Amino acid sequence: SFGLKTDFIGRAIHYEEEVDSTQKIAHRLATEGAVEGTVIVAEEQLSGRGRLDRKWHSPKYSGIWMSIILRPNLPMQKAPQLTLVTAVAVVQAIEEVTGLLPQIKWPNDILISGKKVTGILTEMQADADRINAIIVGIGINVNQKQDDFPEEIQQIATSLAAESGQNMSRARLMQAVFARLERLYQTYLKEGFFPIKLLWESYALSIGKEIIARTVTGDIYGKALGITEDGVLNIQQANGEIVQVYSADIFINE
Ligand code: BT5
Repeated sequence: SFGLKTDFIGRAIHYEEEVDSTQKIAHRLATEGAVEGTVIVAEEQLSGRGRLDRKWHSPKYSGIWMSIILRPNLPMQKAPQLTLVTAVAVVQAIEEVTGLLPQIKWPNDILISGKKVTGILTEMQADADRINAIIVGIGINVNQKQDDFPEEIQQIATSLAAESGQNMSRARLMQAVFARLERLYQTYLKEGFFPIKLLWESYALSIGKEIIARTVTGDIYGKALGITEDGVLNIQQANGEIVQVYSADIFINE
């Protein structure tokens, strides 16, 4: 083995030099019955993706571009919670390995000094209304220099090396993510979302702030109150009304 500290996450690893997207491979392997904890990791993605078909820049050798297959026995409306479980695990792993203090921007961004260092993309395969597989995609910028980032994300992206001033071992960080994720995922399955919600809120950036939630149907202005048991964001509008947002991009309204 690789000296893994885990029982199932990362026990089966598919390592690839170059792929379109590790998500795509993970979906195929999940359909073919891959065991829980199977990981697909690549040195480079040619068409790494984010939500809504946005591009995820995944240059060679400089980050962790991976997808993890989970198979929780849960109804499908619980799937968004796994994004938040993953975000907490990645924050803890980054803290442990680098000493940096990342924050989470709901639902899926991990930021350091206000810039995005990690994106998480959680996708689902379902049978009727039960989850068959969750494909957790994690992209962590590790060793890019600030001016390695393409023009369009220069101002909004960062890497662990850019923040800490030193390069670091992607293997070590990946193992820390596996260990943290396995532990939190087991806590989640045993005790439910509540303990995860508390941790998540302790790392959250936008809670209590005035925000703009940009959704596919329009912008919602208000104060981010927190997340619900389902991992949905509660926003209080100026008229006092509380709306629940399932999916959006969040901007702090300064
Ligand atoms: C995400 O989407 O943040 C989810 C990213 C998930 C990437 C992983 S890598 C392994 C697996 N395989 C895949 O193909 N994907 C997953 P979203 O919230 O939609 O953010 C996308 C936006 O982030 C883009 O529109 C850019 O503005 C910005 N962006 C793109 N690449 C970036 C990078 N390397 N670092 C920081 N920001 C980036």
